[in-house]
Amino acid sequence: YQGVHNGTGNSQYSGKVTLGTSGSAGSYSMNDTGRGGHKTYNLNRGTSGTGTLFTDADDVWGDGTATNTQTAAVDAHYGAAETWDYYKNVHGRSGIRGDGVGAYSRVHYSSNYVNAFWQDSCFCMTYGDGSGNQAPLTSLDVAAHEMSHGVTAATAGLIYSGESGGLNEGTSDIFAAAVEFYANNPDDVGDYLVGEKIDINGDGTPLRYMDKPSKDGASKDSWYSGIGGVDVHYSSGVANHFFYLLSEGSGAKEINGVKYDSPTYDNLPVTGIGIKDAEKIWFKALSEKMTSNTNYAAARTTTLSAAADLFGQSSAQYTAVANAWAAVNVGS
Ligand code: ASN
Ligand code: ZN
Repeated sequence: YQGVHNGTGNSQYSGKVTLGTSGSAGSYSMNDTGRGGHKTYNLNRGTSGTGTLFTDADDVWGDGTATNTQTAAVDAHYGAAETWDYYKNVHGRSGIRGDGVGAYSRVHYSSNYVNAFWQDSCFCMTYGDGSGNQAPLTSLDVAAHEMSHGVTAATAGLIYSGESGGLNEGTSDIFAAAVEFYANNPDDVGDYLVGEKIDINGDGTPLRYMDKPSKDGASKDSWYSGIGGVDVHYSSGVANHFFYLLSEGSGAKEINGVKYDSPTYDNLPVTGIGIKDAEKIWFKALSEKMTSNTNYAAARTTTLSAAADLFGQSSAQYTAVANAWAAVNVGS
């Protein structure tokens, strides 16, 4: 009998977590049958195939450090579970494709590999162990970012170049933030930063900032003609900035101990509507209205349409969507 068990994980980035596992006393495995059978595999520094499924005798996994081989798997398995629960409980979507089927994760990819990636071809995600194999790219926001690439591919199908590519990347950052707030983990509180736990820059700074994307030195705060020629991880700044403004509004604000200060292109203030309404609007636009070629102008019209469907055209939410797009120089 392969039942659902609640294992205990000692993660590197999210403290002590509960893991969905299978098996029985003496032989448990990282197979989350309660979430579509999502499995987590050990590539053991290989770069192909699935390696070996993580197994454990007592259902207590990892020790919170990268020297323990199970620790990266704990973070990856936990991130997949929170992302599953987020899409199911917030958006009524059962799994990445909406068909109830789990994906799988692979950790310990290659050596000194400082990236993580989603692939539609295997319906799987893969994590490197980071520089010196000490900082695996397995934080909750990275997991949610990567799995959300799968959601985008299964819905709007935003092409990964030009403005649609920026919207594709932005969508992954938006849902990375949304999953973090949803998980409400005291050891990994919600924020509008991306990759703040994995120290990818080596100086403690996050990979991206949604309140003012240009703080990373490369991302764009606002739309301009020619932004379609920018790397999608930087043209995404316009979407990230829009989403921050829509959720939290412009100006200075502190949330869960993190200070933000979000500027506006038009120098007009934006009043936020909260992330719970903002994420509903983005998901409805992504899953029902955007297409593979959607650009920033069309992201504006589709999110306005989603806001009208959800809240009405005379709602505060609809007005905030219009104002937040104007604040990133996407106008009518
Ligand atoms: N980690 C990167 C991302 O998800 C991998 C890539 O460039 N596609 O954006
Ligand atoms: Zn991405």
